[in-house]
Amino acid sequence: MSGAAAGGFSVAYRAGPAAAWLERSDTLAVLGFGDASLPDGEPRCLRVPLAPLAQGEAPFECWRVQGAVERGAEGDLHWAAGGGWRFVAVELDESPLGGIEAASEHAYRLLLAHAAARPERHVLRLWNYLRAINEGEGDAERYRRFCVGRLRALDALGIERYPAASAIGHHGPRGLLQVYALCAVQRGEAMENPRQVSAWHYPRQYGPAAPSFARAMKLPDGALAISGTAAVVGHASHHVGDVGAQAGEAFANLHALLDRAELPAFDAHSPLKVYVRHREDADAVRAVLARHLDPAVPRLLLQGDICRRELLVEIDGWSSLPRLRTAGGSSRGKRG
Ligand code: 3EB
Repeated sequence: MSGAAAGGFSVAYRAGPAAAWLERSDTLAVLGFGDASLPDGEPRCLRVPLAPLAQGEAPFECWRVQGAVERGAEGDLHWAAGGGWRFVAVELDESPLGGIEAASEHAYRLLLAHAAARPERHVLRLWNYLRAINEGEGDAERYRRFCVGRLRALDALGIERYPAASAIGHHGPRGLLQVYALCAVQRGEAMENPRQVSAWHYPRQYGPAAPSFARAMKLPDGALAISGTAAVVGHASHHVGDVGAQAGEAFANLHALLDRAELPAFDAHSPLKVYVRHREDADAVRAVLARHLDPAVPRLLLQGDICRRELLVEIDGWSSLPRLRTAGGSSRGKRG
């Protein structure tokens, strides 16, 4: 029932085809990357234009819940909801809106207004994928304009406790802005990182509107949703020009966050996404991952631009996701 407490929410990287996951009634969302093949007009699907940095077929990211999922679409927004959780995605072309600042405000207004009117009204985790994120100089940089538009919408809708988030640059279709969210019927608990200044307190030098996100969000079921984490210590970027050292610093930040949340080390239930700015840095980043992660930790490397141009790598993901039952989710009406 939609008003009930949220049950378990799980995330896994799975090999294709996506149809095998979409036929399950407990699948909340299926995300594909790069040129992944996904069905058109399926509100649970989103194709993110970030190229996987691996040979062979890229896996899909599958979100599952405990309960049957409903879904729909309205204009630029599509959604799916069930088991106390909601996936909401807004995909739009920023050009007719006059650029990234207006487009991000518009996307956030659509998404936040949608969530506010639903039982799953708590927006816990957001992903933002915009084209050419570092284009433009100084305060005209597109990421900084994005932050201005985002903050204007959050302020307009009275959101004072920011969700966890990632904001990454893509090289896909011109003008394509994607914002998607995980929402729940219960609130989460936002967490900050003791090694980092809270993003909304960044000093003026990083732009006219500070980035509005929490470093992590404890979900109602106890798992942790971790925001994009880079080599930012205090508010400054560290190890400029050294991708391996940046990845190591990102792990120092991630481990500080896990400590603060009193969660164990990353394991098989901690899928991570690793955004690498330069394809040729992938092997150096893989080596750092191998040093810091148990081999059981699922990881997906994607080519993506980080919001500060000197940052070369960023990691986001999950910790301590519940292990959901795999039986009984088929929508083919297995009757026991
Ligand atoms: C940082 O620590 C790196 O603007 O939503 C990470 C996660 C970053 C989310 C956002 C930005 C965002 O500031 C950049």
